Amino acid sequence: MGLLSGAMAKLRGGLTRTRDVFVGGLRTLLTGRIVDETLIDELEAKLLQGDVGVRTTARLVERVREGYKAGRLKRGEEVLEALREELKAMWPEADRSLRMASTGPTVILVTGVNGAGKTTSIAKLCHWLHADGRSVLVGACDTFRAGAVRQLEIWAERLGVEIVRGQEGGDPAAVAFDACAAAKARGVDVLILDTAGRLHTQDPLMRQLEKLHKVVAKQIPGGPHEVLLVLDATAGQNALRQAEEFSRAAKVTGIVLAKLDGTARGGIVIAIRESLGIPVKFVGVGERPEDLQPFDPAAFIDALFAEERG
Ligand SMILES: Nc1nc2c(ncn2[C@@H]2O[C@H](COP(=O)(O)OP(=O)(O)O)[C@@H](O)[C@H]2O)c(=O)[nH]1
Ligand SMILES: [Mg+2]
Repeated sequence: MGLLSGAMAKLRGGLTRTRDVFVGGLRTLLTGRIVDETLIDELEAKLLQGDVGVRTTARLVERVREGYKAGRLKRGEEVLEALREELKAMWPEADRSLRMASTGPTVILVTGVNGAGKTTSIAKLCHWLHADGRSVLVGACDTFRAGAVRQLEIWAERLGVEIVRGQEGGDPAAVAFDACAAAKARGVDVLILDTAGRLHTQDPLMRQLEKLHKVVAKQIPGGPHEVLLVLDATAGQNALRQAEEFSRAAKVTGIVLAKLDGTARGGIVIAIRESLGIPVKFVGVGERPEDLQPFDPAAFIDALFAEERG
């Protein structure tokens, strides 16, 4: 692994596809070229293909054009470096850590469409919180799908985490209620609630979320402390639309971007920054419990622009 830390190597590995397609495409376009208006137009087209979003593309192109006119950017390689710095500057210093309760259990409500990666991300969060010395309880509020409760149960067993579950097909709010009571009684540090993710266009799901929110707030003051929306990075622009829908119904406080390893659409992180006021708090780069990382924008951009293969 050389000089790279394990986390950085894993991030680079996870971003291989995005790096090859997105930054690889930019590098191929820019390397060895002298900057002129034609090249800037070609750059614009490439950026638009890369999922970074229309506004970010416009801004990046504007900056490059300014640099070109001022005589600062002459070679394609200089443009690539300028893009990297410009992208890094999109994220101001910010606290992206999980908001924890000052006393009593911290409650994290996890939401997102079916298949986004909620349950797997919860397993990863359990692992991450354990490593941080915190005790965790999970509540299986995804009672609608056959097997969903069982899936969480299997993870809980593997990770040595306690679980509160209800009947399959039962009322998710009742499970949330029981889980909050258990979290308080057992004095756990963090309670994570898994929820159902039927299509976001279905109104009842959004009402269900509001209900869960209310039950938690009543049981545990200040809760839920985080409402994490899990998005599937492979869904590209669809993931953005889901985020808009969910944030309208629930007070989403952070995003977990899952499956960054399975996609060439990592540019979506930039589009999320551009179009939503919601911070990405974690990224998922694989299916194992240890494949979750706190999102670090500078490291993310560096991993994207890294020249060696991950
Ligand atoms: N490669 C990869 N697969 C993931 C990741 N997160 C979840 N998955 C897979 O995506 C599928 C759906 O995940 P699941 O947690 O069941 O989604 P849920 O329906 O939202 O709870 C499963 O096969 C997971 O193993 C990730 O970060 N990387
Ligand atoms: Mg699930």
